[in-house]
Amino acid sequence: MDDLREKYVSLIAAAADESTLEDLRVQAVGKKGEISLQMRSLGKMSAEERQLAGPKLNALKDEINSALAAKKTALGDAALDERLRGEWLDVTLPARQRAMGSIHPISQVTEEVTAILADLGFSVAEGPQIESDWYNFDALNIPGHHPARAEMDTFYTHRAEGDERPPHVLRTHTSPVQIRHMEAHGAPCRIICPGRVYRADYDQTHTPMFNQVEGLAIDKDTSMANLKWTLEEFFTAFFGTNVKTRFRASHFPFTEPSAEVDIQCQWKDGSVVVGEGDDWLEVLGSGMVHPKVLQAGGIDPAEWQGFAFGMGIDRMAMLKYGIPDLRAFFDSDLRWLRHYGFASLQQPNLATGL
Ligand code: 2NL
Repeated sequence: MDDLREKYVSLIAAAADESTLEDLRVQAVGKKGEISLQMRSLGKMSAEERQLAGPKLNALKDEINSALAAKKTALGDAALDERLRGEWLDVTLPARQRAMGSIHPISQVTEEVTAILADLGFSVAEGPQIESDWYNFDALNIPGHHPARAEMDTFYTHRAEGDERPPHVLRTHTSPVQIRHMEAHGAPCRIICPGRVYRADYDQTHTPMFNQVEGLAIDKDTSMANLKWTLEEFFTAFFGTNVKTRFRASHFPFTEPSAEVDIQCQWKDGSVVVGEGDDWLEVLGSGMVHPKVLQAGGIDPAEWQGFAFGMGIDRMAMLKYGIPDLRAFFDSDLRWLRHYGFASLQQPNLATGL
């Protein structure tokens, strides 16, 4: 019996895995195991022999069982330690950079412009980007021979072969939205029309698609003085500083009289600063709505009058944020725009994580 104990105690101690351990259990204390067989043989013994051997065998069986259980626990613990060593994770590592989107500077400036003019009582009107030539040109008193209508300057759509109707155009300004608004709602009115416009032009200061905001205010006695006050309020709010303006006589087919508006500025180290100095920078066109344009919008020019203005959003964004090249807006390298101080871009880039 001592031999059996020694044999199994050392085999159990040496077992390398759970299946070896299970084999040993079957071999020792299983139904046909060595110890079980010896227990069965107790029946053939004399009473004295049995009294001696019985408790010893029971004790041996208990000892083997607890050795098996202890070894099983030890093997399990060792396996867990091994796994924990292998699956070690450094939770102090910095997090992976997450891709983040941000608002485009043109959208940001459109919202800034819209918010300021909304405070001055203007509401936003929108309309189609593909227009009939009537809404884009005729209604605005732009005659058929005007250079703006030449194919050199305007994108025209194609008509089917044999279709003699005039082709549609990509709107060259947001004025057609204002004509549509006059037709639909009449006077009085006070609206702005922000949106994309298209001209066949591409160089350092022109892109074929750009963004514009036009404004229109019509009432019984709306005047050039109201225009001047409105624009001065606007510039001061937009640039966050008092901005002097200069109105120069000009000509547009859709306004009479017409004025180009300059704002006070100063050149500093090759870039322009608005609201100081004694240089002037042209930023928008404006005037009193031409009677023919009111008429085209279904409004009686004998009863109503008003002002209109138009400005390029891209240009306003460049001036406010000191961006020298219009093409920055179409460049996917956000580092470049961030350099010019767009707060909404002070975040990691989507694609590059920079
Ligand atoms: C410019 C010139 C301007 C307008 C736009 C306008 C619209 C209607 C009637 C009359 Cl419906 N005028 N818009 C007026 C004057 C100038 O834009 O150089 N913009 C960048």
